[in-house]
Amino acid sequence: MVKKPPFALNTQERREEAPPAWLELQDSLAESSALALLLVDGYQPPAVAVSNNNSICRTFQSSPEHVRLCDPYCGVAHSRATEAGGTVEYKCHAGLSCFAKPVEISGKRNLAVIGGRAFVTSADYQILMERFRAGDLQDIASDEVFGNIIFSEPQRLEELAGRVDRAAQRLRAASSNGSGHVEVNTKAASPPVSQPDLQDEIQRLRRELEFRARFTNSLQHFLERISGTDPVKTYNAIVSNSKELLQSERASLMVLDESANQLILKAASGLAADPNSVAAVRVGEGISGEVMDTGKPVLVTDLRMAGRKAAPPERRYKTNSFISYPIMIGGRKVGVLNVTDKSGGGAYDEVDLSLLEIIGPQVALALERAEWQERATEFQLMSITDSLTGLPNRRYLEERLAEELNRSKRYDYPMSFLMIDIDDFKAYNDKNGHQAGDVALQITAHCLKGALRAADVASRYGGEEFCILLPQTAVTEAGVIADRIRHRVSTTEFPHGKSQPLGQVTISIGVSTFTKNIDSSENIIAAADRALYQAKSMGKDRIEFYGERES
Ligand code: GH3
Ligand code: MG
Ligand code: MG
Repeated sequence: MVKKPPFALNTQERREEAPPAWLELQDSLAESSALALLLVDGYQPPAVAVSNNNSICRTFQSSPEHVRLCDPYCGVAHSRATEAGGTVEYKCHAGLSCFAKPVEISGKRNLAVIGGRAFVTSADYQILMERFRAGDLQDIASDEVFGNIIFSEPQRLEELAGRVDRAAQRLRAASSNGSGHVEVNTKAASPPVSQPDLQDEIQRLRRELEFRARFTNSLQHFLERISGTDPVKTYNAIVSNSKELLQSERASLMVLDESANQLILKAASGLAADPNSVAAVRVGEGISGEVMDTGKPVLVTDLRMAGRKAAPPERRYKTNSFISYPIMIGGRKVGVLNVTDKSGGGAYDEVDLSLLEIIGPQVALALERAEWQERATEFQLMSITDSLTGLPNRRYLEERLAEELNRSKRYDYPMSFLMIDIDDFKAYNDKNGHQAGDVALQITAHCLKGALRAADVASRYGGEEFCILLPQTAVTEAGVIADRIRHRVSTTEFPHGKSQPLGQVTISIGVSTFTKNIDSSENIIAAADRALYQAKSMGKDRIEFYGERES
């Protein structure tokens, strides 16, 4: 039974205890295979030495609570390998494929290596991302998670296991002949190859290296790069970053509107048509609609061979290759990302598709956030806006009034306030019906909006009463504005205006102004209300002032 050492965040490695010649070997083996490699002498963490660790494993090991999940896997890998006396393979709780094998280095026998820590299927990766998004790993989800995610074909893991054996053997041989120097063969040890094969092999390695470099660069901070401060920025960032990653001249992002079951174009780059004029696509129709429906990507290397109908003019591309990729998260359909016109005119291939597979969950995550941001803005607007007139409501007015009062007090700015009430509105409603009354309220609101300056704040205070806040406005100027509004309403044609006692729809206005004695919201509103009452009692369709000008 291996005893678990007390956990310490800063002692995940004890490199000084490693046989010195091994360290360099381990680093280059890990680097050339693009897999993680660890030397362990018992329970880990801490390992003796860690090379090219997967950022996911780093994230787990930085959390004392979550590293326990790794206990039954990498935690006990050393004891399992040494007990078995040979290689053991396992897939850990995070879906990472690993191997562990005992090694003897510089006469030290109680050692083992853990290698791999790689996803061998995109499904494993997606499952883990879903845990980071909405499952048990939400607490430790951060951009760090994506710093160095390792993907691999299974045979690359096997190759690494073989190379570890041979490296340990060579180290033993070198130390027994006293040279101590080991040539690190970073290429996979395979039977001697003929010249043309070698050329092919070099080409293949070059492509693989290029491919890995693209993977690593693209993953680093991708989520950070595509997460904007508002939904529109997020949509655009997703398009521009995907375009760059896939080396495309054009890209577009469509988001699913679940209630209407259609895809809405949210951002596009390089599209011939104006994105705003592109119609929504029904799920199931067209290529994007089909991709959303089935949840399966479409990779077309040559449109002419695919037997598809010609695209509509706004969708006609320079090249005949494109990818339409479904953005899904935890089985939920979120949208579709399209890329086309590969720079240089080439066709998209499986490599491009796997890149999309990797960024897919991150795009879904960013889109989900954007959706919340969008809803939050909608809710905020709803709760401060009067739905009939579109004017801010009483709640908003009271907040703004308090704010403006503070400013006026601090800087000794003047400030005026208008309380407006429609004259004989009950009669209007009674004669013409409630709906006609609603229309009259909308027309009145329209008159107010049209008569104000940018800084003025008109609001529907309730019923047929409106308020207007006039920042930095002295009483004389407020009187001019009030009269402009009154005049505008009384000269505007309302559908049933003639039925009113005064022969048209009119308003009365009470004006109050910030003074030493009237310096609270309640006082300013009450003062305007008093003046309004005065205007009503003096015959309506008129303006009255509170205070010194009140008569
Ligand atoms: P005054 O000239 O003294 O202001 O008389 P008034 O009839 O306008 O005053 P009163 O406060 O008695 O009546 C206000 C009416 O406004 C009562 C109600 O039917 C109507 N009203 C309030 N809110 C709405 C609304 O949202 N829609 C409609 N259509 N009518 C409303
Ligand atoms: Mg009233
Ligand atoms: Mg009224």
